[in-house]
Order: sequence, then C-alpha cells, then structure tokens
Amino acid sequence: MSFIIFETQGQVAKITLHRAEKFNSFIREMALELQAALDKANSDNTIRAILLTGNGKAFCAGQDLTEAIDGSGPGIKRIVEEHYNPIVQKIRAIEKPIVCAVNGVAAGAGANIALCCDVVVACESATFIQAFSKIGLIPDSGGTFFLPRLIGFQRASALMMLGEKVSAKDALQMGMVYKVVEDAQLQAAAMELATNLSQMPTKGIGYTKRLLNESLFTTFEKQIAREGEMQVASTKTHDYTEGVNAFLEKRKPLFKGE
Ligand code: T3D
Repeated sequence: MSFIIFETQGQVAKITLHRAEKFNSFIREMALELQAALDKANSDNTIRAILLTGNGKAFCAGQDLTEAIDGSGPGIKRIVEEHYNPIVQKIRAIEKPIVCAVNGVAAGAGANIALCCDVVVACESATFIQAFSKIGLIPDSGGTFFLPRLIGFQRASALMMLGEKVSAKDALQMGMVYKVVEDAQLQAAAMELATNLSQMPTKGIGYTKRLLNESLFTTFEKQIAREGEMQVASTKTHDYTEGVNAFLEKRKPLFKGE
C-alpha cells in the first residue's frame, strides 16, 4: 500500500491516510487501498479495534480535485459508487469499534468519512468543512445521512449550504465529535481509546454497533424487540460469562472478544 499505512499495535489496527503533500485528498488508488485496509482489519480476528487517522497537517481534504476533473480519470459516478460509498458502508458494517483521530482539516468526503466512525476524537486545531457547496457539488459519503442525525437538521442544512469551516471546539459543542484534545496529545489519546476498546467484549460492542445502525431505519417497538434478541446473543459469548464472573469474584475481567 503506498497511500495508506497499515500498522498494528496490540489488537488495534491503525490505518493512516498517507498523501500528506495533498492534504490526504483521495485519488482512486488511495480510496481502494483504504477499502482493502478496512477489509484486512475486519477479517483478522486478532484485530479488535481500528484507529483511522491522517498523516501530516490534514486529516483529509476529500476528493482530489485534479482527479475529479481529469477526463481520463474515473469520473464522478465511479468516484462516488466505487470509492466513497464502499468506504462508508464498510465503516458502518464492520462490527468492531472504529476510532477516528482527526489530526487537522477534514473537508468534503474527508469530513463525512470521519463523522461516520464510531468514536471521533479531534485535536484542538482540527476543522470540519462541508466543502461541497463551494464547488457546486452536493455532500456525499453519507454526509446528508449522518450530519443531520449528529447535529440536527438546521445546523446540518446551514453547514452544508454555506460550506463554513467549523472549529473542533464548535464541533464538540454541536455533537459532531466525542472529544477534543490538545494537538500533541491526539495520537496517544486516540490510541488509548482504541486500545481500551480492543480489550472490551468485542462481540457485544459489534452487536451494539449493529443495533445503532438498525435504529436509524426502524420503529421503537421493532428496536426494543431487536435489543431483546441481541441481548440473548450477548449472553452466549465468552465475554459475558467472564464479565459477570469477574464482577462477582471482584477481579479484573479478561475479555477475549469471543
Ligand atoms: O468527483 C467528485 O468530485 C465527487 C466527489 C466528491 C467528494 C469531495 O470530497 S468534494 C470536496 C473536495 N474537497 C474540497 O473541495 C476541499 C478543497 N481544499 C480546500 O478547500 C483547502 O485545501 C483546505 C480547506 C482543505 C485546506 O486549506 P489550506 O489553506 O490549509 O491548504 P491549501 O494550501 O489549500 O492545500 C494544501 C495543499 O493540498 C495544496 O497543494 P500545493 O498547492 O501545496 O501543491 C492543495 O492544492 C492541496 N489540496 C488540498 N485539498 C485538495 C488538494 N489537492 C487536490 N484536491 C484537494 N481536494
């Protein structure tokens, strides 16, 4: 992989967007490599959490606009259908927690990929821009789906139409991100969160993610019925037995993710 760095630390897969000189903007190779990296982290049972971040000053400036207008390039339809849609679908479908460490500007598809991760931590200098309207595009990569659900319809409308830059502090206040930390602390703080998550009951967390996904499309009655089913499934895991026994025996649980 040349535009993505894939590393493991314990049971965490760290995936880094690696095209720093172009603010990690996406070209086709990088989008396909990110998909492959997500697949690799998903299929490896020893990986129990994923950390997504960017190299250099930016998290990701979205689509590389040179490629977007290149007549011999993939073209907008394939860019959306083959690059961004599979990325955000994979992020939501992987039943392992995905932490996103936003290390700088997150614009266009870069912002929306970050926002569909499970736990988003930003550094103080990070910014979020729904840059699409400024170049005559509509927000993609799941932005019109997730942003109104994260921050409310009115704020999402305004940000998507105006394309204004949102500071990390304002993103936190709006509910766009989970935490904001000092720039120098970002990678350590995000890895600590991912490591904690990788040592938790992975199946239960995966079921939680499945239920959160389903909650976006369903009714209250159906959702509580699904909670019942998945709660029964949770009790069939090693980690449920271990968690309860450890509590009763007053010791630290050793979860296996099984
Ligand atoms: O086909 C389709 O287009 C459909 C798909 C759409 C998905 C999308 O993501 S559309 C939105 C695309 N992204 C943008 O419109 C953002 C464009 N970039 C910016 O607005 C600014 O660069 C930033 C606000 C992100 C950062 O501003 P600043 O002043 O801190 O940095 P800069 O100087 O503008 O950029 C630094 C370098 O990165 C620069 O390269 P250079 O001149 O030093 O060689 C710049 O050209 C490059 N860069 C930044 N964003 C992109 C980019 N190069 C190509 N494409 C980019 N999106």
